[in-house]
Amino acid sequence: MARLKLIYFDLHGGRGEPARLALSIGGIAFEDDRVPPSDWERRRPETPFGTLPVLEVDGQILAESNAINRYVGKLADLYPSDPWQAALCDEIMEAVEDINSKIFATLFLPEEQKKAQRKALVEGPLPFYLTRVGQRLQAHGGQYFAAGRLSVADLKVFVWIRHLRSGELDYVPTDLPDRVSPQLVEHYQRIKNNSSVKAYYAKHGVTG
Ligand SMILES: N[C@@H](CCC(=O)N[C@@H](CS)C(=O)NCC(=O)O)C(=O)O
Repeated sequence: MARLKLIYFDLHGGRGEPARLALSIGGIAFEDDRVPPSDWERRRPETPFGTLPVLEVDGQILAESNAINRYVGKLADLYPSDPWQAALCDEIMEAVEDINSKIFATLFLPEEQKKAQRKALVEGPLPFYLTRVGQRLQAHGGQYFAAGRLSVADLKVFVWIRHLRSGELDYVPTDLPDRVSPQLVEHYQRIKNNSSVKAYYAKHGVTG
């Protein structure tokens, strides 16, 4: 088995979290290299595009979160083998990436700009994506996004909904997903109660 190291920031969320979850669910050993903010500028030049996450596989490097998700999804049997189902899985991961990029772009803004941009997101793009992603879930049976079983798409949506409901995003009401897309919140609860996901967060001392 290849030697894997997932390099990402030291937080229980973000673009690196679905891959951490997938590897853990698949029982695949990996080094969980969590970069503290104070180390980031020193380590940035080691990354292909100046960003994280990065996956090291026997010393070779892979960047881009969704490429990493697909790769670890294949290793962990959490990525569909059927080409159409794989495309459906990709569709959702890219849609979540699109809305997350808008949210992440507000993280380090000055307070007034952050407030204005997040309010604009709450009035438009966030309900839009919550509704449309929820509709895609319904279209595929209401339980999982692809192949009728857990995949990295489910993990990526889980991490997104968890973030929105966490209270970490000022000016984003924590009940927004519950009001706009109850089916996505049900999906979130289902993934949260998956025994491997529960074990992962228990191991990291994360509650809620
Ligand atoms: N398209 C890239 C975006 C990666 C990205 O922007 N990562 C953020 C963290 S989630 C980052 O590295 N930020 C630090 C920085 O840009 O200095 C991906 O999906 O991996």
